[in-house]
Amino acid sequence: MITLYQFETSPFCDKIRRILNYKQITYRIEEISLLRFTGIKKRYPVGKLPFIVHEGNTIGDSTDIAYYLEEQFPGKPILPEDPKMKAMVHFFEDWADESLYFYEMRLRFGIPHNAKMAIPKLSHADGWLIKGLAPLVVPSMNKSVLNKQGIGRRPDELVVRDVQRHVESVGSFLEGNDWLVGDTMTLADISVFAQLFCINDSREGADIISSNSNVCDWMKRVDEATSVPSN
Ligand SMILES: N[C@@H](CCC(=O)N[C@@H](CS)C(=O)NCC(=O)O)C(=O)O
Repeated sequence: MITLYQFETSPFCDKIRRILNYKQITYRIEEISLLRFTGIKKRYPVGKLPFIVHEGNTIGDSTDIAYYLEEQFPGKPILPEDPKMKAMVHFFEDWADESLYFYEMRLRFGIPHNAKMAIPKLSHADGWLIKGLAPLVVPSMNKSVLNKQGIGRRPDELVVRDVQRHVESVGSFLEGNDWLVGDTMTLADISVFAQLFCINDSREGADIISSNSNVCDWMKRVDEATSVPSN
């Protein structure tokens, strides 16, 4: 049995849950509260979520987890065999993880009306003390990360314009296609979806996504393929 150590609201954890659901792999979730997060380096020295434990192996980083799951559970593949298509999947995944992620963080936690909704979700597994402290501490912690990365120093309107360009590009790329790479869903779709799902959880992101029918239709397809089937 796989154990997924996660923050429920993290796009990288969502990405792994969706891969597990799609591949119909049984797993259990260990939700890490903000308080417990300080101690996770004992289990996974990099100190980031998600990581999984499977048959005594600890694997962290959503990309490494995805490749590990593909190797261990090859049914319902998420990586194409063709090397050029596999390379394309890699480029999409890396763009989602290393670029889109900072936009979702910036929109959800860097704009006060979104942060008001996002921070309680982040501290949902904590007690009253951390729940109370989170709105005071989380914005400045995120600001520090985003300022170092650069996106935190861009004004809101330029960030929103960047997101508009990203979403439009995904929509244009999908024109005439159901999936980003090839004829079936791949890790590219799941990775980009996981970040856009979080972007959609901001007021500005939801406005942008809802006005792009290619992206909306594709998000529905990915969501249906990767959600736990409801009986
Ligand atoms: N490249 C990593 C990124 C994981 C990541 O940044 N996770 C965030 C949660 S969304 C985290 O653990 N942040 C805490 C920290 O960096 O200290 C992956 O793909 O798994």
